[in-house]
Amino acid sequence: MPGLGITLGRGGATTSLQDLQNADCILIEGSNMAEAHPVGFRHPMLAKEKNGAKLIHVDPRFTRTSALSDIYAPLRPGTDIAFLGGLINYVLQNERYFEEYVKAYTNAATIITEEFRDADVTGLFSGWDEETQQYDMAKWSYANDSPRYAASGGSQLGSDNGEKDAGSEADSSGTTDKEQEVVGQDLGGTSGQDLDSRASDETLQHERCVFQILKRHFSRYTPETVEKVCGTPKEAFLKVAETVCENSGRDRTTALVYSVGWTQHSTGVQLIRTAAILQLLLGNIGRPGGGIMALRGHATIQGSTDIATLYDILPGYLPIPNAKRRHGTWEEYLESETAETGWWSNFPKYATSLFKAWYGEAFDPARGEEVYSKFPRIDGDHSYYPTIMAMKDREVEGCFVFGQNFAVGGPHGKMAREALRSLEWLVVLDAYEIETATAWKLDGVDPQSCDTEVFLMPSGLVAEKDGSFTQTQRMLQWHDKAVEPPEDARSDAWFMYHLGRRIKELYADSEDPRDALIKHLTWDYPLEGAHDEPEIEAILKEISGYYVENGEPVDGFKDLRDDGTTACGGWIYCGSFAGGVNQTRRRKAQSDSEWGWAWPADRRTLYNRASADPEGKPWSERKKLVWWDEEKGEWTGGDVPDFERDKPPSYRPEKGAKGMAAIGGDVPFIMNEDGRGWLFAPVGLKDGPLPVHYEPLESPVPNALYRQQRNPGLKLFPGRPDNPYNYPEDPRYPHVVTTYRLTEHHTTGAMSRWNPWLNELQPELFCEISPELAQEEGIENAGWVTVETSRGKIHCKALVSDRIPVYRFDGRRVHTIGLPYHFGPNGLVTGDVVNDLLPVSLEANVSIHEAKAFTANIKKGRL
Ligand SMILES: Nc1nc2c(c(=O)[nH]1)N[C@H]1C(S)=C(S)[C@@H](COP(=O)(O)OP(=O)(O)OC[C@H]3O[C@@H](n4cnc5c(=O)[nH]c(N)nc54)[C@H](O)[C@@H]3O)O[C@H]1N2
Ligand SMILES: Nc1nc2c(c(=O)[nH]1)N[C@H]1C(S)=C(S)[C@@H](COP(=O)(O)OP(=O)(O)OC[C@H]3O[C@@H](n4cnc5c(=O)[nH]c(N)nc54)[C@H](O)[C@@H]3O)O[C@H]1N2
Ligand SMILES: [Mo]
Repeated sequence: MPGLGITLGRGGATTSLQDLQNADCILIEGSNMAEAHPVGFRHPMLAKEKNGAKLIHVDPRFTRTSALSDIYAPLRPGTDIAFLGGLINYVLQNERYFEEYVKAYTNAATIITEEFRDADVTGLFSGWDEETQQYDMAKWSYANDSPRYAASGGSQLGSDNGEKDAGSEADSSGTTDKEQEVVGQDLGGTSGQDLDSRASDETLQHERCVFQILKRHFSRYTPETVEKVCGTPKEAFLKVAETVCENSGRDRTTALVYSVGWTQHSTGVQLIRTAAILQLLLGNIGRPGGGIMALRGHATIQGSTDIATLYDILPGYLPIPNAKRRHGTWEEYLESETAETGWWSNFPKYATSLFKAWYGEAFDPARGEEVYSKFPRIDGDHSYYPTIMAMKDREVEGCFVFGQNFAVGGPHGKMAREALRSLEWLVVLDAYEIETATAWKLDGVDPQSCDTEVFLMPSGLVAEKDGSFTQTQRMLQWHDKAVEPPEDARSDAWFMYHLGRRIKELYADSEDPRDALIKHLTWDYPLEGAHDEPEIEAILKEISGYYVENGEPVDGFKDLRDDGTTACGGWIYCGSFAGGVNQTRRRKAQSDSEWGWAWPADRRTLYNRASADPEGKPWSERKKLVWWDEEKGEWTGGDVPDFERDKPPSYRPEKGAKGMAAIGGDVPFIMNEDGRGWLFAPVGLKDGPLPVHYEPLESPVPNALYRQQRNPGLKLFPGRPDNPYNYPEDPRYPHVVTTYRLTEHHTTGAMSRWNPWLNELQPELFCEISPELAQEEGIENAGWVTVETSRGKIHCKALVSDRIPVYRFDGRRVHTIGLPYHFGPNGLVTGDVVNDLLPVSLEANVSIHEAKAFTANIKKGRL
């Protein structure tokens, strides 16, 4: 999640569920933790029991989590930036920030270019280009010697954001050269960035220093504005603000918990960045009981982004070569993705070791070009949703679906099912006959009219195979096969391995240069059992890394080299097989540190150097975690230090130092090139250096804070009549819809709608509405209703409940309709597909849809 990555250096949760027990206050916002993470929720409950911790829930609905919290604050869906911005303003205006932490560990003192203009009244920062609808990030840079590299997402300035068409290639490479000249000029063209020469004001008074910019920027977010925009009563907001401040500082810490109530918005990334800024100001990052707990969903969804199913990254968040960036040759790729200073100066070691793991002897870094020139490049947004549209437009011939049911789970479900019917062939590997595999007979379509050839392959499920899950706190846990998969069912690894093996056999004699990588790919996993299953531990060994010479495992990523002597299939997991032992299998009861294995390097709390002051002493006895042991000359404490173990707090880089040598002993955010947390992001995000409240794409109200209504970076498809949007304040669709989960079902219901016990508990789709809305529309509890948007309509029963607050906006009443999204046409219990209501719209940075806030109308009966 770049909201965290750009600010702190890594995109993952900064803390662990167990550490929530050490918190004095836990703010749960954008998550219904008691309902969707009921097992993990025991840790906040224990914090309450053990430390008298205060639990706060901020949610559009009063839920099971709200019921167990000390404070509940309602807010209108899609307005969290205003709420969190309000908290930031409260902290700054009332001087409740952790001053020493902010001065030492963030970029608060850094001075920004004179060219920078804040979003003020317009809602647009300097650098906005109306024509291309993009920002020029150079207009947000530091006053001199600005970073051009963001820890999450790699090189940024000088790229064209990967969006422009080929015609502007020349321009973009021109910019690259200019950027490099600037870096070179300042330093006589010989050495790297000199962080000391960066203009800064340690007193935080300079009017262009980050701290003052931040203060001015958030000064609009007053408690009154929060009440107006979010509909949160001012008293409730102030109570939250005061409770969070009281429980932050030297002696106390507040943790923040979020999940997809925050991500699935047109401002999702900036929203989470707002939370990271708040936690930095309060000094809550890297300390026990603090941090940001990003709750992940599916069993190994963290793992699937780490080792890497996203279309634009390679394992370990290395950017995939991009046709529109300076990635033409192996040298250019390495050069442009290597930061001068900070941890990402190690990029060549990780990229080289990855290519070595994949292509073995064929890959020699000295002649890296041979393999790299054949390696695929991306040339645009090929994320999930544009691909679905391309499928529908018959630009995609075939599709493999593993463990996903997007006929129900993706936005604009109707379009997704039509897309499936437009394919020539479709392979679905799943344990159930899911809607994605049966689109050919849904929606009243005559199967005869559908040409798609569908292969539904029965998959094994978790108990039927070995493997690891990487769960929500970056922790890998191993599981062993309990039983063989029944009949023809096979594991996904079996399917992939044998598909790869057969393809390699087919191409073995090809002389075509473009087939070289298929031929070179190492595909030598040992096989076992009656069905020739690949040995899964062998795959973990490759991911963990080894010396090429003798196959001996490396201990961790510090051992990785860029000369081809080491191989590693995913540098952040490096060391998970250290010593030849499967570290992810560890199960030492009552021990957090020897239970499973957490990336990176088995650290449980990220940035834990920040739990000590600049001199290396704990900020307080109560909140100590990692500190400098002067006698031993190393960092020590209750966690693996997230710092070079023997770098003393007094270490100061020499002028022109490079790599990690440029990072002082007194700055904890080692992934960022200046070692500091970024309150202001001079580079990295496509929709601004600071978060701004925009209304959701579909909203019943105008933006009360800025002229700009919605996120300007949002990617839309205005030319598609099959994907219409409800416009702002659209009288046809006056209510806000938000979608969510129930404990008794799982996501699209693909797995849970076949289970009679669960079905008895939650037998059908419903929508939750307030008594006031029910009365207005003449709707009765348990009566049928129709919910409609410009994409489609669904039928369901009404659940009339005062758990759904009604929001006020400028004298208007804004109603919310809550819809669980677990139903579809297959299974023992069935219901309409809620996602048929949603449009396809893409957030600027990660292309996520907006399932948590869109507009609709509701009418009595089945219309
Ligand atoms: N039993 C069960 N457990 C699950 C799942 C399941 O389907 N069933 N799914 C798993 C998966 S894949 C995931 S990703 C997680 C998701 O876990 P959660 O994110 O906790 O799940 P949701 O219920 O989708 O949404 C959380 C809350 O966000 C609120 N919300 C909606 N809009 C907004 C908003 O604008 N602001 C704020 N502050 N809150 C908002 C909703 O009212 C809801 O209470 O759960 C995982 N756990
Ligand atoms: N409106 C709305 N839409 C949403 C959301 C929302 O909050 N609101 N949440 C979004 C989120 S966070 C998520 S994660 C998605 C979930 O959307 P999907 O991932 O599409 O939904 P699931 O039902 O979890 O699909 C998982 C499938 O994997 C299969 N499966 C289980 N184990 C295995 C295995 O080992 N191998 C294989 N091959 N298959 C297996 C299951 O049978 C199931 O069919 O939905 C998203 N869509
Ligand atoms: Mo999820």
